[in-house]
Amino acid sequence: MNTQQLIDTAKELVAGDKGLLAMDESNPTCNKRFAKLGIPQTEETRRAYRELIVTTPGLAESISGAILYDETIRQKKRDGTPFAKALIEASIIPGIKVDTGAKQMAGHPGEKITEGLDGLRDRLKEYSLMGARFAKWRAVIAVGDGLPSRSALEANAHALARYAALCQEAGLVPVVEPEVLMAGEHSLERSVKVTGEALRNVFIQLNCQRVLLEGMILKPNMALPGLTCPAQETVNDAADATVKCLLRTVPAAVPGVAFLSGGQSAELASARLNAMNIRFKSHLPWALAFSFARAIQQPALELWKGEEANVSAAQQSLVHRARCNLAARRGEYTDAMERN
Ligand code: 5MM
Repeated sequence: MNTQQLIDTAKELVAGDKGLLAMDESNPTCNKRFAKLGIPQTEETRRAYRELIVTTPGLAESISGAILYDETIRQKKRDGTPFAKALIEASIIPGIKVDTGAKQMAGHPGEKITEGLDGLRDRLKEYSLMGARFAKWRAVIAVGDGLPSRSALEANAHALARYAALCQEAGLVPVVEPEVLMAGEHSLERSVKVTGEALRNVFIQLNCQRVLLEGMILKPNMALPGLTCPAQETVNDAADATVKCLLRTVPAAVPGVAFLSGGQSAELASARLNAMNIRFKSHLPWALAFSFARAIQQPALELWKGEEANVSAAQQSLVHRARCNLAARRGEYTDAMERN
């Protein structure tokens, strides 16, 4: 393991107030998003959409790394340039989603365990040769009556740590994503509790598997009330709760926390990240960054609608969202940015 290389890459991913663009939707997820907008769900439309993203002018001013999916890392621009190479040429670090999906956990109704460890060592070698310098694995934690179970928290944390250790062995920085879902009526307080439990389990397992904390990125959810909870706290309250939870659970050796957006609107995700950075940035040991998929891509996808004529408008929207999130990292995001 080249420790210094891992540390350098992890730092680079959160340097310059930039963040990550998650464009690693699996085919079923990508197809679902296309279907909602009437976009044909074919390999070619997925390729064309990803070409739109990787060729967006100016994206690298706010985006440090982009997470690809297995199909996407094997695809090329129309001119034959592989997407990973196109990203490198644009000064964006290519990353790769390496889990094979969250599956129903045996004996645990309503809970999932993420799969993908079998053969991972060989897949990581291949992705590294294709240009990937970091990887991502997502565990999902549902909140509900009696959920999450201790066993689901432990099993998912264990898998995340096994994945992270294999990544570091292969020279790839692991992005460790334990996502406490927003689906449900749970309160902000409960979200803080479950997020804290999930993170505590994750760091116990990461230490157990000898993962170098300086050479990883944590990709957690923000602590937020469930989507159908009647009480929706203010942006500042959610920011305070999230940072308090992270301070209690995330070791200072971790260089960066890059939030997922989890189904929040693009504007709220930026506003909440902004509030955290305004209120706490100068006292925190780690960078508070972003690794959004929907909160960067969704407005662009809605503009594109699968039409060549809409590519430029969609690209402008992507750059806009990326810039809003760069500003949020600086605590400089304002409503006015959404009106320009
Ligand atoms: C892009 O979505 C990723 C999950 O894809 P699959 O469910 O198809 O495997 C997901 O891991 C994503 O990277 C993160 O959840 C962040 O996305 P959001 O939309 O929550 O910012």
